[in-house]
This record gives sequence, C-alpha cells and structure tokens, in this order.
Amino acid sequence: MPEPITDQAKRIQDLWVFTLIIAVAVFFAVEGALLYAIIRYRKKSDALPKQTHGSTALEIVWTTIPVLIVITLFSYSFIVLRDVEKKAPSDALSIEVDGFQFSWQFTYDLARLGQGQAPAQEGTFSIIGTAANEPTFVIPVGEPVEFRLKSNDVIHSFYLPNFHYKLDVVPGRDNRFVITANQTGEFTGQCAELCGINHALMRFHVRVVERAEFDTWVAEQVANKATVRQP
Ligand SMILES: [Cu+2]
Repeated sequence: MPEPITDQAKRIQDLWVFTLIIAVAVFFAVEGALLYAIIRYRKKSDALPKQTHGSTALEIVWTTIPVLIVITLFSYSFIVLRDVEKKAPSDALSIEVDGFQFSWQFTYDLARLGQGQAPAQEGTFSIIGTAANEPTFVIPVGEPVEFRLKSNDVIHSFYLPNFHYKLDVVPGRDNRFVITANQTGEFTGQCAELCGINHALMRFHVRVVERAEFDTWVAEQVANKATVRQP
C-alpha cells in the first residue's frame, strides 16, 4: 500500500481499512458457520433428521445485519467521497495539468499561487516533460492544491499512488480535484490510462516542500522560464 501523503489520501485509506475489517469479519463468520454446519451436522446414519421449515428469527437476523452493513458502508463512503471531492477554496494554489502523447505539462498561474506572497510579475510558467526528461513539479506542504486536468489528444489518467486518488484526463472535460499534502518528500506518478505506444514513458514526479522553499522555486522558475509572459 503506498504511503498516503495527503489529508484526502488518509481519509481514503481509513475507509479502505474499515471496509476491509468488515469484509474479513463477514468472511470468517460465513466460513466459520459453514465449517461448523459441515462438521456438526454431517451425515451419521441413514435415519431422516428432524425436518424444519423456515425460521422467522433467522430470516430477520440475516436480513438485518447485511442491511446495517450496507447502510454503514454507504454512509461512510458518501461522507468520504463528499469531502475528498470538495471544490478548491478560492485562495488555493491551482495547477493546470496537461496530459499529452507522451508526457505532462504543469502550468502555474502567477495569480493563483496559493497562500504565499504572489510575485510582482503576472503570467504563467510551465514545467514541460519529455520522454527522455520526466517532469517534476513542486507543491507546498499543508496547503490546498487544485489540479485542473486537460488533454488535447486522447484520454490519459493522472495517477499518483501516494494520493490514493486517480482522475481521468479527458479531452473537452473540466476534471479537477484538490489535495492537501501533509508531508514533504518526492513522489512519483504515472499515466494510468493506456494512451498509445509510449504510454509507459508518462511518468512524473512531485516534490512536496515547505512554503518558503516553494516560493524560492517559483522565483527561480519565473527567472528562468521563457514561458513567463504578461497576461
Ligand atoms: Cu497517457
């Protein structure tokens, strides 16, 4: 299991573990009852055993318990899904992610750099990957970051295992999601939708850093990138 590095990933992992616990409990309850019945009531003689037709108590129990489990799982899943797919706050750092055959481009809008101080300049800069040079983009820790997913060719899928979350990049669709990273480090993602001959080369990396380091990195990008322009 990849380590969850965002608040959202933690919620998703908790839901997964909760579901697993219930599934394991149901497995052992059902298999246990089965084994008990096989051993305890196996045929011992040719005498016809006592014949029973139906049991209202049993019917109520084996209807009520599954219904309660389904209601619990549905409610918990619904709450997690609602929280994980919340819209970004208006002051969130917003990154446009363009999937293309066969790499990624990450575009930062200098007007939407999140909660830090915005640089004096306006415009955008992009991190553009190539097959030979996998792109690395940078985000600050502890702040909401929105990804806006775009494609101009085919369907890709933006997947970073440590996010415990994956979203398709579909031409003509405005897919977006928000994460709040809760630890620093470098992590690797990969296109998760077979999108052509070099699909396997669509790896990318994210570096999660403290806000001060992020601001320094942005300043470097602004100084170095030809893509910065006045709007
Ligand atoms: Cu792809």
